[in-house]
Amino acid sequence: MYNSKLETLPLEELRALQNARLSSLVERVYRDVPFYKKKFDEKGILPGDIKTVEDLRHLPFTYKTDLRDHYPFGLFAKPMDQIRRIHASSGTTGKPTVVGYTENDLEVFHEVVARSLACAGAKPGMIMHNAYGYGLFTGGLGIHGGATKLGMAVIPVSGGMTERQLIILQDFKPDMICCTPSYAQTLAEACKKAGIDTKDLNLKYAVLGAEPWTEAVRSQVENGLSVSATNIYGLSEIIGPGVSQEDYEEKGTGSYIWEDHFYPEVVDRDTGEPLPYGEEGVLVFTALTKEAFPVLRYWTNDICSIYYDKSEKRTHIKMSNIKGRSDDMLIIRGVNLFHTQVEEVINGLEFLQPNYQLHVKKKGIMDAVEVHVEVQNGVSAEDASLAQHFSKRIKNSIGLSMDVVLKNPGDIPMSQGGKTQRIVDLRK
Ligand code: DLL
Repeated sequence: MYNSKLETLPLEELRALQNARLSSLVERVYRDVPFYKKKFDEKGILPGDIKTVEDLRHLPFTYKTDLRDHYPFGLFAKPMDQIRRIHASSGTTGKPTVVGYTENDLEVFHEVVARSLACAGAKPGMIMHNAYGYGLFTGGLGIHGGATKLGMAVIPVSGGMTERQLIILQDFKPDMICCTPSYAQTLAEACKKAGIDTKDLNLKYAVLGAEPWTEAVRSQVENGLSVSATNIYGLSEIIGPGVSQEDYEEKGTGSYIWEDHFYPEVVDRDTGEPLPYGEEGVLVFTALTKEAFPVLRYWTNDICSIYYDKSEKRTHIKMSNIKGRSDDMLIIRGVNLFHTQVEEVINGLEFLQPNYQLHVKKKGIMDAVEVHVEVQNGVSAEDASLAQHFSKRIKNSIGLSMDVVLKNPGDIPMSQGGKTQRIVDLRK
């Protein structure tokens, strides 16, 4: 079983634990990772100068480019004979970013995922349908290890082969499903098409993450699969899934960050200065306990806020849903635009469904966005008045004019278990 006591540590004890773990971390990276030694030396900082998490602000950030520059294993702090697993995330350009785990890192990974699944409603003895991809992606094996640690029976389905997934859902009767929100939508749609009444399945919970999603997607998945759906967040560079998790009894209030392992800061995207709780900026993590691949102040590029709320269930800090990634942020005619803003508008219109892509093009010398979105079943994609109505709504709520292309249901590629590509950049 995993240790749930750490989730309710009084704040003072939590800080003391974080500070002790941070001191050990800075000693280790200074000694074992030349990249960090050089960064400390350049700033004239010694490990002993960093005594508490408040001192973190004096340290430089670590960026994804630093990982690429040290591809594949240059930032590892342990020799290969102590590494037990390697994962990599593909990214959209260039070489993948590679991360490693010692035996102890895998223990921590399983522990935080077990915590997350319990927070999402799972109990020992339940059956887990794991439709995250197995392989270099951290989703499949990460969820698998945590579910096993919690005492669940795992069905390692992985992504894709939707028809087979439906058979398993009906015959193996899992209690919980883990997958991307877009694949949960695909499965809900497939159940509807196949005439499966999802109330007859045994599914109770869905744990969705790896890409941003909205409340409208939550209600679509909850109704479509007859489940209670919560958000799981994480990234390979910090550990994988299980960095934070939404509680199934506190839906809509943000996700608990397991801050005894992952210390969060939110910083101004332009100045890098830490922002007060509640303000939106770039999420930065320090992985306090990682051995093989320790990272200090990792710049996630994810935009959100962090805050303590009044919940009595746990003492850990919460984060809001990710609004988007700052590197995904489009700047169109001077206006900052995240695809989730367009999704909000789509969700407010009954004739559309949230299967969409933003095509970014050059119109003369200016950048322009064309929204491709599917209409609901029974609605005509040829109806120009609907396109006009949608376009007007976008202009009113986002302040930008966008061309709109309505598509028939099924015309935009559906998720097969991976992350959906929302932005298609046609500028080059
Ligand atoms: O996506 C790990 C993961 C697997 C998380 C399964 C949840 C479930 P990467 O492939 O390294 O790792 O991608 C990390 O995905 O920086 C976010 O931009 C995005 N992301 C992950 N979870 C969420 C979420 C995994 N719940 C990147 N909401 C992160 C929004 C998410 N974005």
